[in-house]
Amino acid sequence: MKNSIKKFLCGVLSASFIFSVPCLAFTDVESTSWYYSTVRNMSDKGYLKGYEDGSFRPKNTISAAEFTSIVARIKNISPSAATTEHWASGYMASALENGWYDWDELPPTGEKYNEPITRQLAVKILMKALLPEERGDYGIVSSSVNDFSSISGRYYDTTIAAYSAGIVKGDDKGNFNPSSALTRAEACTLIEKALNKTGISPAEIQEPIQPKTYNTNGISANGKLKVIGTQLCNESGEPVVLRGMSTHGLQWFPQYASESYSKALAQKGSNVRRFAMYTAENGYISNPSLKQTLINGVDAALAQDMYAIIDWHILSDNDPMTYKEEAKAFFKEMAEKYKDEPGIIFEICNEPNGNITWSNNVKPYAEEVISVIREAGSDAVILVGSPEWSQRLDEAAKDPLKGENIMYTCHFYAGTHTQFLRDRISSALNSGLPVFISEWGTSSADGNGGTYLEESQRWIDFMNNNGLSWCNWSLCDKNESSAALNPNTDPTDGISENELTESGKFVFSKF
Ligand code: IDC
Repeated sequence: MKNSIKKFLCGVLSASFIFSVPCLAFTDVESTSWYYSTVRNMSDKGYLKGYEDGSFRPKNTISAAEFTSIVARIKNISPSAATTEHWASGYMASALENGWYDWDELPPTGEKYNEPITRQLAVKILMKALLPEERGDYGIVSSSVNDFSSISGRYYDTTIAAYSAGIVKGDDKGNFNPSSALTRAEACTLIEKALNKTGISPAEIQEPIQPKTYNTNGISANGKLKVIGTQLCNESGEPVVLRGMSTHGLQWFPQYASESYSKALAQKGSNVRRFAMYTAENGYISNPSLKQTLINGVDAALAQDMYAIIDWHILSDNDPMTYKEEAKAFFKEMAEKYKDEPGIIFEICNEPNGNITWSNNVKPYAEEVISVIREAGSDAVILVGSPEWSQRLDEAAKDPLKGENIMYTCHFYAGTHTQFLRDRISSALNSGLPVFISEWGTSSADGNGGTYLEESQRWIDFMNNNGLSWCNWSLCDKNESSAALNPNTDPTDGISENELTESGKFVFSKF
């Protein structure tokens, strides 16, 4: 535990802080300085260590991100989905969600994260986080702080509370200097005082939560997949995350199902491919030869050690019931063919939509198709859509399917679907529904517009934080912004950066 305490405070003061050398006194912290005993004290407790050269740099200013993440770690709150690439983004998002500050004070774009934090904001964050019940007397504090009138009104409560609790004293002229920066030494003093007041003991301070890493290996390493709780797992029951590309409609872009593309994708670190066999729009119903295109693609992906999703891509044929009999025959054949193949995943209805419901249309369809697959001897993972283009996880959660190895798809397009849909997924996960993002795009929902990479990054962080598997729409060179490839891409020697569109570059960097 001691080590974790040591890590928690000093680690976030600066990325360049060194943890390994014990440093009971710092070369630049003089025993006559006013902050000596605090810094010494916190260093002795293992909260702080200096820089490699033995200095502490007590007079350097502390940034908003450094200060906030120290407090976040003291409170042991988990980082939320990061809003930017900034190292403290996850903690900042959590702090914002917890109401320690308002978004305009430190916008989630991160533009102010590295700026020195003002005293009034530092005190607000500290009080909201550590001593939210603390109150003070307006009359006493406002008359004793000389520059009280320069404090912004929104900071009155927390500043007054901090003064009353003895956490803030002000300078020797009796000023608070609300808009000034805070040095590292002053930050230590503030934090130590608040900590003493809370009675949080070092032993209660937990190891900061590390960013999650997942097993993203292929079939040979993971074998047959199974769903445990809400998590996709490998044959040994360890969590697995699949990341890869969906094809566009196989009737339009069959060439991208080829083994050379599977190989190029695998080289990029992807471990799954999704094969979108449309039912309508000149898809399988009117053009059954597409089944062979799909099988060829699936076999080629398996040969490259990649999991393969067989996607019954309903779309303009809104109701999965429309072609239920065709679906049953198709999945019976596929399940028999691939029943001993560990790399297969079935997606039985891409996106139900229109005037249908989960309980009246999608669920009864799924029950029939799932029993056909199981009767054929396959216990592969089965992905099930939901109404409104596979977004109504809430309906499915109220009336889930019975059986093993079933996951519910959620589809998003970053230009259209934002926090509300992430919240819906979180609720679904909390209620025990396993979720698989079998299709998402960096564009708007029509497959074009954008790209929306900032929102896409929020989604990526969210999926990472929740161990969600995903396929991106789409691997093709159609002139629409969701497409990953430029025309004339040659995958035989891999796929190079200049063969990727803006979307492709972004997505391929996330495998
Ligand atoms: C889109 C294609 C577009 C095509 C259209 C209709 O990008 O080129 O003209 O389908 O076939 C989905 C669907 C997926 C859509 C995609 C983007 O699953 O088939 O592809 N999308 O609109 N759901 C939400 C978005």
